Amino acid sequence: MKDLTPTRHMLDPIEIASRDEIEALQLERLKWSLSHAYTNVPHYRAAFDRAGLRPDDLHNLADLAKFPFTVKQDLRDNYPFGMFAVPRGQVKRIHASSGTTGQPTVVGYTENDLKHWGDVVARSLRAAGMQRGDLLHNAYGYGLFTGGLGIHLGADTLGLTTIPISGGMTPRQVRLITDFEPKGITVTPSYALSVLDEFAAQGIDPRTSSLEVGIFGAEPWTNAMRREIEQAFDMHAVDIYGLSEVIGPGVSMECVETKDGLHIWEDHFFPEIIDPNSGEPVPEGKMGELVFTSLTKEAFPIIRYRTRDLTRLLPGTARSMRRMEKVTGRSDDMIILRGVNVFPTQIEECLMATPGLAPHFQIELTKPDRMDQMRVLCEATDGSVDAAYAASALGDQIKQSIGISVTVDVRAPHSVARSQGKAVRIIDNR
Ligand code: DLL
Repeated sequence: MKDLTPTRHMLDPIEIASRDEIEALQLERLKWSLSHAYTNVPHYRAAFDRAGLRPDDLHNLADLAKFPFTVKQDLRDNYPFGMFAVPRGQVKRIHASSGTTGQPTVVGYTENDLKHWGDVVARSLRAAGMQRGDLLHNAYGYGLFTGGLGIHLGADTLGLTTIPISGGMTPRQVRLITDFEPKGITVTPSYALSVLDEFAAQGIDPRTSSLEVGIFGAEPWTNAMRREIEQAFDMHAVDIYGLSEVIGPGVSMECVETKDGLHIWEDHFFPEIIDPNSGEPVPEGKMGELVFTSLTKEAFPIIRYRTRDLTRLLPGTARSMRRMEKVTGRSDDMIILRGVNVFPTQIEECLMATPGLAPHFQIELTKPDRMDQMRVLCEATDGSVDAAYAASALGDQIKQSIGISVTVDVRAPHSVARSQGKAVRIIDNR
């Protein structure tokens, strides 16, 4: 794999500024953001008033912990535009979550917000080794989802040539990668695996493709999956994180030279980690729920938003900005199986460590006789694999590393449902 490390003079000065400088900027912006939210969004005014707080009660960064949280339900209660802090006419763009589990959540961007979004995504793409003039195959979905258009905006800002292919039509993805020879691909890791399958179906060795870097996010994935994808494509695989409520992709990004967790673009997004049960801040470096406060957003300021994503904060390395460890999973996706907490990423790690199994999987939960049961549905890499042997090997691996007994169902190649975007990992039949 090629060395794609950007030179330091390409970086925004704030990326490598001193911590004092970063924190001074954060404090100034945080004061503005609290006051902007309080003045312009009835929800924030009421929430701060209930807590007996005014924006000018914030004197230092630690004071933020006194302010109330914002949760997804608050956004739903204010559907569609009730959380906007500017008149509707100043909102240049709307995005929304799919709303498969209820009311969709709607977010908005002013012209300045779009500029900042472009800047943080450009910074992220550059951290992955992309440079002005490079060709990018953008296979995140275009539309209300922030993935496609968010990456596109940053690619424009950085000066890339973008192929806005969006998700789906997998044979055409392979055709265009082969014909156009992009340097980078932006896609969910699970859909990257579908594209990988299609390379095999077309009899093309993906290692011979032009791709030098894959920028994967929008769902949890493991370092074991990174190794698999890097090996299969002979390219770098780096992690990009974000969520619509905070801006979309580009909240944090892994650097291609270190691949040691994701630097949070702390000049725009202030992170905290809390204990998900008590809501109290956890000591630096401990696992917990990630909480974000926007520092520059005009249309949709967000104060102490509980993401439900579990991770921990680490000091800066390749950049001065703090890192978050790869997300283990969402608290909503945590399965409690006979008292043991399990995340799909843990199953992914075990699967990747078992020979003969392809990286596609789903987890089915049932409750036959008042006891929760987990079945892992996966598939053999090819017809020569002894399915019974592979199933028992994966079962043992899961028992050993997670401590739970599960049933493993190893099916024929290509029988597990393929992802077109975010993978559906859990089928809950309880
Ligand atoms: O998924 C934004 C995005 C698009 C990020 C493209 C990266 C690339 P939402 O649809 O609002 O936004 O979903 C946000 O997805 O709270 C996490 O649970 C999960 N997620 C996003 N990125 C990662 C990641 C986009 N790198 C939700 N690792 C978040 C793990 C991720 N989970």
